[in-house]
Amino acid sequence: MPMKVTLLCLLLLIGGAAQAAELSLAVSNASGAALENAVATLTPVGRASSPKPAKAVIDQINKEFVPYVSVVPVGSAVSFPNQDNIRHSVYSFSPAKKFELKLYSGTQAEPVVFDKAGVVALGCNIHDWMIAYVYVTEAPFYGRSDARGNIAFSGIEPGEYELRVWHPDSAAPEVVRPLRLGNEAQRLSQSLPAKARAAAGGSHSH
Ligand SMILES: [Cu+2]
Repeated sequence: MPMKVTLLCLLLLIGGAAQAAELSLAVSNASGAALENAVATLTPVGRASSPKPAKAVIDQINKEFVPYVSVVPVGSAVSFPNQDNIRHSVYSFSPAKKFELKLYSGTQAEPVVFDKAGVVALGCNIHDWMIAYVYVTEAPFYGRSDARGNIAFSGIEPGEYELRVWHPDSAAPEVVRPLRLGNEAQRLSQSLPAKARAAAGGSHSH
């Protein structure tokens, strides 16, 4: 390959990579333990953004909701399949979405559309311990932390953003902070006053 073409290809590669920002966010609690199931969203400041509604599934398995935390854009449809051989009755009293579904084993109710931003707490009328959360957002970029507390964002246009970080078991409301994303990959950590779930951590290993 002639030198000129090689150089051009290299410049194109660099140019392509320079248009997208990357952010890796580590969420922990005050004592430094990783927080699983934290939600983070990124909203561009001063630029129009509209997230596309998505589809999500929250199962009922062994008398638990799976997953415990979901994050969806406004207008998303969430279905609630009952995988158990018993009856569940899924409800929410949250202002962002009030509903009730009586679900027998094998029944597939119509998906519930979450049309307002906010946190929706789910419960089951039959099994008090069944709890789950749906975080409904107007932000175009969003994610949920894994067992190590990490959330990765990629392919984002560099610029000014508002970062929001929330956790269902946090004593404080969500953290809101301004963030400038450049062309390079950025690492950020955020702590929230919340208890880490014993099952998620590795502190009980032998
Ligand atoms: Cu139930």
